[in-house]
Amino acid sequence: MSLNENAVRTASQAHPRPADITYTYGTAGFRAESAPPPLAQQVLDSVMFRVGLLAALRSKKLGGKTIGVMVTASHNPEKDNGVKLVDPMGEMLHSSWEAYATLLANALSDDALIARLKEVVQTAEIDLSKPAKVVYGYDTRPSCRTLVRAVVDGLSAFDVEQVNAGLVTTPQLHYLTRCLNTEGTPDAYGEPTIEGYYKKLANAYTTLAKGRHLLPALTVDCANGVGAPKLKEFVKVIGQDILPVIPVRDHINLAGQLNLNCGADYVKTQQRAPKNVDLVPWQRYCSFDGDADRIVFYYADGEGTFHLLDGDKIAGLAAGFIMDLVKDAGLGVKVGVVQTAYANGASTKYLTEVLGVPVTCVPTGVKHLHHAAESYDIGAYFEANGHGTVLFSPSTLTAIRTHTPSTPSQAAALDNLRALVELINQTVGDALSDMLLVETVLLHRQWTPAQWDAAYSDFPNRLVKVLVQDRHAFTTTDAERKVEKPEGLQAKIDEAVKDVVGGRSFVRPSGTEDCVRVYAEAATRETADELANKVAYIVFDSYGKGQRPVNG
Ligand code: G16
Repeated sequence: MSLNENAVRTASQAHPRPADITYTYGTAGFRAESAPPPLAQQVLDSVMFRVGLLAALRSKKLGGKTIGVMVTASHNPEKDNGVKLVDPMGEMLHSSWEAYATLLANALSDDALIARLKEVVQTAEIDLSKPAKVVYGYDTRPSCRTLVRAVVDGLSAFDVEQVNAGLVTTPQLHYLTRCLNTEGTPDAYGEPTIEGYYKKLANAYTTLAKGRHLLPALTVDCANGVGAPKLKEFVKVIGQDILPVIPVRDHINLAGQLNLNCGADYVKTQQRAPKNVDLVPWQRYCSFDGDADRIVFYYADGEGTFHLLDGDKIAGLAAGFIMDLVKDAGLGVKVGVVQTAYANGASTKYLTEVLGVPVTCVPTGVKHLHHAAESYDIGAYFEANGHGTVLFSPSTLTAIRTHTPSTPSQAAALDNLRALVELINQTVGDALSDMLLVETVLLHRQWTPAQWDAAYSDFPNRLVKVLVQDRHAFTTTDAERKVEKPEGLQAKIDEAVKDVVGGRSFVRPSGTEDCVRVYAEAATRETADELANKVAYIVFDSYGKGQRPVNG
């Protein structure tokens, strides 16, 4: 069967590609650079259409397995948007196909698009006679409606069976993709509906919470995004008596509010509470990001000082709890943790020296972390920004399922472990599921956020964005801890770091925003800030664009 050129060409004419943009499939798919809403749509319209085409091809390549498409720009400002593809088990698109995505997105004319489609079909050895199925969803961004139509046009050009998941969180879309592909098999992941997702999580959490003293209500900053309605739907299913939460920043219909002065990215990078959320000392707070795939927790102490419990802290909490459960259940499986260069040095020290777990460091991006976590019996991966989950290997799952406990306490631990497997969204980081994971541990330990925080103290750190002329001119090595290009830059960073006590700094290009990120940590707040600013100026003065920032 050959390509239906007419169908593709006709559909493509409705989604012309702007001539002056080069697209790259980055950390989390395609994301539009900041632009006002109509422009953001024009920038992404052709990309969306072509992602629809590629999703069809990916599904055909995999013999008709369901592929996921999520329209979101997650933590980015509301005026941005983006799209990413999800592979059948709910994991990110296989990296070997990212080049095809970029190839199609950058075809300048309809003729070039046809030629590149043929090239992909040939190179990837795709049998076009195979069926194709795609599930797609989107977040609350105003530009989604139009952009989703472009995706659908791409799918329709290939006669794909389409499942419209509607307004969903990113992790819900990942969940649905896996469920659709495993339904009716021994690996069935769950009911392929959002109600099925809620029921799965609610049943697991109810089991884990049974007999435990309720903690005070948790305040949840929903980043004015899709997490707001989804959290409320979930609470209706599980019941406020089991999960007492107070949603705030839940205005999805107020223009311009998404991720604005709130949400996980704001809280993590600013190291402060969402604007106008007054922290009651010692109470628990958490923030989702715009598509609810990240979460960070925080609290204020008696003096009103803000304390962040980020992805590193969640990794330590989860790993410690799971290790205890595994031991109590009498299972001989090993836990490992995966981090990125952003992980606070104190967290790595805690994990390796106090918990005694092996730690792997990989480049930023879920695909790298997820892959590395798969090599452990139980692999917890968390980016410091709050994106992460826990993976259980197939043999570990079998052991958990079939192990016969020899004492009542082993049986209790095993029941909890089985519920935990159901609670954790193993397809991708999931703010709702991770929130329940943290709440479970705190319930079981009967810990306040301060007791959780007491495990270790973060080294003071600072993250700075630098606008540069061309972020693609920056390449890194050693899991992004060293800059390779531009040449000579690393030597300057080394020079800046060398006399700073406990100093560490690195520079890497963002894969989701048009900037370079600078991270620095040091023994004191002052020296960490100074180091971050110094390195930011080193980058800006040679490669920056626009006005020189006042403080880095
Ligand atoms: C995405 C990725 C994360 C990554 C973040 C920032 O998050 O899923 O793995 O840490 O972007 O990436 P970068 O520093 O390359 O811009 P999200 O929540 O925006 O999807």
